Amino acid sequence: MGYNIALVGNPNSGKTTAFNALTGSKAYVGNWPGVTVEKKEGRLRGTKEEATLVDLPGIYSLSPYTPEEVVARNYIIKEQPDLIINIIDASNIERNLYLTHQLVELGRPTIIALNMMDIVEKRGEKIDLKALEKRFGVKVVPISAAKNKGLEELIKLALEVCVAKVQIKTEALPLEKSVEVAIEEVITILQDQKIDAHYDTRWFALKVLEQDKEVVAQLNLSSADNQVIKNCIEQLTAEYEDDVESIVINQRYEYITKYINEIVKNRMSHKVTLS
Ligand code: GDP
Ligand code: K
Ligand code: MG
Repeated sequence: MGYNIALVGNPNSGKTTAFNALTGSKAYVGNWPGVTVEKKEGRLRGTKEEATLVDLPGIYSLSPYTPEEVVARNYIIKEQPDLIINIIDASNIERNLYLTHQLVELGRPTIIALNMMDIVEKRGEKIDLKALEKRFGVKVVPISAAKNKGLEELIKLALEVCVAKVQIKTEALPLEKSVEVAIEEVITILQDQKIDAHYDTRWFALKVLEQDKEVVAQLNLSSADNQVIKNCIEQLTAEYEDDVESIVINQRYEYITKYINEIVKNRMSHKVTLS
């Protein structure tokens, strides 16, 4: 019996560098079924337990708009890895946390590997790891994958979590009251639906409100229930004068903006690099 660990993060966050450092050179490279997105798997090095590391494609979001997003999202939801390691580029932490905000919503065991800490240190920035852990509800290990730093600690925590998996399910971060109320209403409706048990109910309900095509296609609603959902969506749309997906995107960014100065001290906010 072995464990499955998935590396998830933005493009250029250092996933492949971390993957190579965590597995050594031996990796199996193929394609994800049906898409030309590279799939890379390797064995976590230096461990007695069999732990397989999967390098998921780099993504900015868990919306199903690109093949990479679909692959990453389906892998996390359907394959249910024992652990998600969210690789964050600490030198671009504000932008990277947008994906983290979505990942914790899936209710899966997740930890953060805060990569590129060498750059953060060179800049004279300071990241409050405890604050980051508190605001996102996940454990954080600082690393510099390219400098081979922090990897032993990361492997140690990863294996600890794999063994005690149930204890570290993540939780969705709060959205504004009206959105939460709508989510609750949809959850009530979903109780009568035969939904794949792999889905987190709150996540599924939010995706119904966003009219996510993959999720909506799985529903078989009475016209009354359909009407309730339609009303929820219309109320939110009217209140915020925006579509639900955009409302949620904005609230994710607002959450990050609210706490970023607590998490990063001496932040060089002008140094945003676009890749
Ligand atoms: P991926 O797209 O997430 O797979 O990212 P890569 O592993 O390809 O890394 C993107 C770039 O960041 C490469 O040039 C790496 O050498 C560099 N990189 C990765 N980790 C670190 C790190 O810890 N510190 C620094 N300074 N650079 C890093
Ligand atoms: K790259
Ligand atoms: Mg890569």
